[in-house]
Parts: sequence; C-alpha cells; structure tokens
Amino acid sequence: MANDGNYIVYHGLLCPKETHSFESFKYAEEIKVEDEDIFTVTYPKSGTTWMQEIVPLVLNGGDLTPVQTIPNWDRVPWLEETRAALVLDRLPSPRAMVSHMPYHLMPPSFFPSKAKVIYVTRNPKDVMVSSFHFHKMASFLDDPGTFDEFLNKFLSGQVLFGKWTDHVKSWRNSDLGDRILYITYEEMVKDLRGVLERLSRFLGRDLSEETLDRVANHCCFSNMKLNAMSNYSLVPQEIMDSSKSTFLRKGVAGDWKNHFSPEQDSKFTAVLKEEMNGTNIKFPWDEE
Ligand code: PPS
Repeated sequence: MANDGNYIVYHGLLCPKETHSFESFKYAEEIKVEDEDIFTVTYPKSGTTWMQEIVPLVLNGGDLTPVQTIPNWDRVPWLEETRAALVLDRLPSPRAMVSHMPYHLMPPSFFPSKAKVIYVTRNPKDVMVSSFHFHKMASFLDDPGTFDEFLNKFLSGQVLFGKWTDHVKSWRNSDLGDRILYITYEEMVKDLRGVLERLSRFLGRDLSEETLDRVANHCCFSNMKLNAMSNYSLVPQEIMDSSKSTFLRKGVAGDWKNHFSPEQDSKFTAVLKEEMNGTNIKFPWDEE
C-alpha cells in the first residue's frame, strides 16, 4: 500500500483517503464473513446507493424506518471503508454491506462462506460520466481535468478502484454459482419492480404485491433524491459541493450520449471491445 496525494493505493487500486485507510483495508481482510452476510458489489457509480436503499427494505419486508433514519453509509456500510469497524458489529442479521472490491481482493473468509453477492453492472460510458461529475463536486478527489482527459484516465484504469473491465471480468468469472445474482443498472431503470421480485427471491423473502409496490415507489430516483439519509446532503458542503453537481445527479441510462463526441465514443468502444474480447460477457448496451 502506498500514499498518493488524495488517495491510498491498495493492490494497485486508487482509493480516497477521505474514506479509506491502511487500517480499514486490514480490517476488511480480517473480517469473519458470516454465511448470512449479503454483499452488494459494484464498480463505483454503478448503483451502490440505490442498493443501499433497496436491500434493507427487501430484507425487512418494506419497513421504511431504517432508510428514513439511518444514513446509507451506516445502514449498509462499505466493507473496506473506515466506518465499517465502527458500525459492522451493530448491524442487524443478516448483515448487508456494499463493496467496490474486485473478486480476488474479497476477505479470505468470504470464499468458503455461503455469503451472497448482488453484483450490479452499469454501462461504463454512463459510469464514466457519473464519475466525472462526482469528481467535480467531491473536494477529496483530484480534479478530473477535461472530459477527454478523464476519459483517458478511465480507460487506462487511473481512477478509483482501477479499470472497469478488470472489475467486471473478476466478478463475472467468479465461481460463486447460485451465491451471486447479476443485475444491471439499466434493468433497474427500466423495470425496478421486476428487479425487486428477482432480488426478493434471491434473498429468500416472499414480499406481497403491496410491499413490492411500496418499495419500488420509495426507491425511485425522485423519492430517493428527497431522502436526506441517502442523498448525501448530510455531508458538509466543503466536502461535497452540491452547487457543482448533486450526488443523485440524473439517474438515467444513456446520459453518455450528451457528453461523448463521436470520436470519444469510437475510442471508448474499441478499447472496451478489445479488453472484453474472448470473455463471452454480453451486455444490453453492447448493441447500442
Ligand atoms: S458510489 O459513489 O459508487 O457510491 O456511487 P453509486 O451510488 O454507485 O452511483 C451513483 C449513481 O447512481 C444514481 N442513482 C440512481 N439512479 C436511478 N434511480 C435511483 N433511485 C438512484 N440512486 C442513485 C446516481 O444518480 C448516480 O448516477 P448519475 O448518472 O450521476 O445520476
């Protein structure tokens, strides 16, 4: 591990010092994963906050109390962040956590356990756009530079948690069998109700039609944007400047089309195609 300005470097991955430390990674490595644990794993900007809202509601049968009273980072904490050591022991069972870790860097006790994983993937072009705006509003991250400069950093993996392709390939090639459920952000945008049904089956919860409707309604973008426990308005303005961009910014699929030039699109598509070559991993946005 090394220090690099705003970041620490963990196994070659850039992570913000604001929320991560050498101790927090050691804590994550040494955690005793329980069979009942549920991890939502994402490459940053793929739907983490959305799942921090959804998973507790699916687990508790749609009781809104935790999502209305506990900030998302304590309600469903990040495995690798500094707050984990403070809140993990207080989580109700089953424990729900989020993580940006690639597969091979999960805690050793995760692999032989029966813990479940929800892996959310998002069109990397939209991930990059979301991340670009996030870097503008988050004072604890380096300035992203121009859009073109940030695009090059994204493609070369000089961004938070490394290359998108490495992350996705690591989790898509996992040997977790029915311990892992793959969901895309785009499916959630298109049919949140359908995703909730899949999720509740995966998590062994039998939710009524009325509960599914209530959870879907609570977790729509416009309602989450109003929830102070989830919209990051509790974070001081000097750390996240909402006058530059809001954390829950647009919440749509395909915003990249408003940002990419035809040349940037061709380059991005070519690099990703090359890196995903031979993997048999197909996404709905590949055909766009
Ligand atoms: S982070 O920093 O990794 O935790 O970010 P993450 O939460 O993974 O991603 C942030 C993007 O998710 C969008 N988001 C939503 N979209 C639709 N509906 C709901 N309910 C929702 N909640 C969060 C959020 O707006 C960010 O995407 P952009 O494109 O920037 O709007």
